Amino acid sequence: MGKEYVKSICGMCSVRCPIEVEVVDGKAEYIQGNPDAAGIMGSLCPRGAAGTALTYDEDRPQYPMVRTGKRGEGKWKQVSWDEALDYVADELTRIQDTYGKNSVLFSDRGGPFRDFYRAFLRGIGTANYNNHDSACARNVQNAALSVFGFGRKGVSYDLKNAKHVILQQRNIMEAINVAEVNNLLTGIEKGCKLTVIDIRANVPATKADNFFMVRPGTDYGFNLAVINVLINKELYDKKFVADWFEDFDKLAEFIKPYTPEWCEAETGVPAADLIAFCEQLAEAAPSVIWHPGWMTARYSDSFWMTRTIYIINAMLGAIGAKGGLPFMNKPGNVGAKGLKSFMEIYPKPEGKRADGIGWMDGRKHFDAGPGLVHLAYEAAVAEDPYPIKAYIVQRHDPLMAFPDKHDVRAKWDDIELVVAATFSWSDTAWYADVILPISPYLERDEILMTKNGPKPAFQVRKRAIEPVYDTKAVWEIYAGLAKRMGLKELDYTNIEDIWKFQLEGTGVSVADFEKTGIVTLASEPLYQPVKEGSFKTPSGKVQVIDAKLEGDGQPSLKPYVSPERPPEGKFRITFGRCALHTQGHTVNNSLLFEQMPENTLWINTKRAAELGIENGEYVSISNTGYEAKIKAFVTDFIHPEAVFMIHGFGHDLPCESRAKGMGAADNMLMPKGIQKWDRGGGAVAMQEHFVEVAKA
Ligand SMILES: Nc1nc2c(c(=O)[nH]1)N[C@H]1C(S)=C(S)[C@@H](COP(=O)(O)OP(=O)(O)OC[C@H]3O[C@@H](n4cnc5c(=O)[nH]c(N)nc54)[C@H](O)[C@@H]3O)O[C@H]1N2
Ligand SMILES: Nc1nc2c(c(=O)[nH]1)N[C@H]1C(S)=C(S)[C@@H](COP(=O)(O)OP(=O)(O)OC[C@H]3O[C@@H](n4cnc5c(=O)[nH]c(N)nc54)[C@H](O)[C@@H]3O)O[C@H]1N2
Ligand code: SF4
Ligand SMILES: [Mo]
Repeated sequence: MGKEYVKSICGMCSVRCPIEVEVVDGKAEYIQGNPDAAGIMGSLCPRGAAGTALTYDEDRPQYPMVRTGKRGEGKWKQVSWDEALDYVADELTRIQDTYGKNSVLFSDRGGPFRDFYRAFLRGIGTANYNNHDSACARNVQNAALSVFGFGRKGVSYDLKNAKHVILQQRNIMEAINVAEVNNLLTGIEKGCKLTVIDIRANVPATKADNFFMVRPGTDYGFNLAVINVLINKELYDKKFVADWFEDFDKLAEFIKPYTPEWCEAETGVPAADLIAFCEQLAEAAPSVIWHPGWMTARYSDSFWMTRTIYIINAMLGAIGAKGGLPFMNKPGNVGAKGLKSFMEIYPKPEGKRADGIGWMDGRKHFDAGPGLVHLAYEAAVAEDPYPIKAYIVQRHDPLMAFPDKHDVRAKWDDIELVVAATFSWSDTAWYADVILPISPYLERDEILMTKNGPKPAFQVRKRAIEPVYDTKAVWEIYAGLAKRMGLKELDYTNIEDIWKFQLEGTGVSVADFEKTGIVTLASEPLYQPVKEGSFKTPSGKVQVIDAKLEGDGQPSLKPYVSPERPPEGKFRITFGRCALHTQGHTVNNSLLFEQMPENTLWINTKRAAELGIENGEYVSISNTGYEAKIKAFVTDFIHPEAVFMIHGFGHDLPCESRAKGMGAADNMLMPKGIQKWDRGGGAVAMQEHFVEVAKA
């Protein structure tokens, strides 16, 4: 067997960095960044390096299982793949025959590997495809559509060439995308300024030129004041605004009350500092990137907050600019042909979406693509517009990703079949009726993906080693179901045939991926200038006023509402990521667990002293029936109104031998939280909750 190096794609988080796996005698020994991938330069984040511990973990589901006890009781029988797939296919058929095609709900984690199973969903005729995004970036997506007419991935971030990068609610050095971190560091070496706007000093704050610690929940107000200064001091790009803005006068009128002095009282940022910051922005323009944020499922005005970010970027002329937010190139933009799609084999399913998007008042303005799955759960309870009786959860753990798992789980009570396709245990898998264990990424091939960007490319995830347990690749699972449900167009038994289908007409062959795992479609990065058709809005311009939004009962320029102060003795719950873990599913990874076995509670020094809490001691955190112990991290560098913790801890499943009982679960501190959501962008507003902290 000997030693070989396999070029593939990391699967420890949703970023999907290109990797190189060292395989010795059939065993994955070591993983590093693919040295041939631009931006990666051989590097990986700690999670990517810990991928081998996922593969060789005995704690993960090792074979298909069907539930025997009550839901969530943890009693399973082992079945063969044939039995598992027969069972699921028969049940799906029965349910669709009884309750209609759309009675099958599906949710996943999004990403570039979806085409094959989305084709399966079209093939069986359900309109209810969803992803996780209403717990993540939906507000950003809908804000980009609202302002520019294209989604958040319609622009990229030219961090290498930027002169000023602003991170607001975006922890770029801990919530990692390796190429982005490398590019930003290159930019900083070349003199790029960094501004961090956060409720605490995260890692980027320690490297920042400006750090603004805002009162939690006031970011929208901060940004309105920035627009106020840019307009009043004429610091914006007048030509860009004249050429490419519609209704700029309405914006100028709207922001009048939001002065720097008003902002100081509201956010805590001194007026003079705000003005100086705006002057720096004008100096660096158009090579400015005010990052629109990523995990923005935080407040009920996060959508409007993100709209202001896009508007500010445009006012500075940064949209389409070098060092700013260049337009994203797809293969077609560089004269290449894109991958052929399996989805296009089948027509778009008919009927209303269960989540109400596209037809229900107040939900007509949302982007339908990945839906708003928390609203589909409400539909399942009400059986309105129709019953939902099957739920396939593909690489998604909604019971941890949405607030209050007991509340969410209860909404699934009338669903007759819950299927979890997963590579690790999760609250959702534990509650499912059938577990279809996915091979972790080192053990599975995947359909080819397109990476859009300055230089678009096709990439391949290749199996580096044979499956360690009785698990299957994602495409094998859906090809197996497709075959059983009569979709012969998807009845594949060989990944090479799938790749060949995708590559038809592109002029690229499977062999072209052999050497580096990547086929780049352009030799030089392409910066497309702003031109007619760049903005996909009805007017072809940057939209201050969004008629679609307003027609659906929501304002474009929403007057600012000051966030509630925490009730006496309480704190606003805030959360985020750390470099060592991905969401909830790596806590049980032996290597990462060793580095960080539990989360801590950031609490402001003065507030801690009032409660008699000392650094490093375990404290109790609670809200409405949930209570957990967590170690206090007492610091001056968090706003006194908030406590902060890393998401994904506080597991209680007996099958997770390491993670069980470690740390606290932020999602459990948000009772009935899926009911609070942003009416503009659709995402859940997870930081609209107050918690109690006490000496344990
Ligand atoms: N309270 C609170 N809630 C949150 C957040 C928060 O910070 N606080 N964060 C939100 C955010 S930003 C997001 S994106 C969602 C995330 O929540 P999810 O979308 O549920 O994401 P993951 O935890 O990544 O779960 C993916 C599941 O798929 C399985 N899996 C199967 N195959 C693969 C694979 O190839 N790769 C990976 N990585 N996993 C696989 C994993 O084992 C895991 O159980 O949660 C959101 N919810
Ligand atoms: N290591 C690692 N990297 C990841 C992930 C992971 O799980 N682990 N997940 C990936 C995913 S799915 C996502 S969505 C991204 C998330 O990427 P980000 O959204 O950048 O990450 P977070 O850490 O959730 O939050 C960013 C910052 O928001 C701050 N914050 C909280 N409340 C407020 C507020 O009211 N105002 C302001 N201004 N700041 C506030 C937090 O303190 C934190 O520093 O990360 C991706 N990368
Ligand atoms: S950021 Fe880290 S975990 Fe995510 S894909 Fe890249 S190396 Fe893997
Ligand atoms: Mo996310």
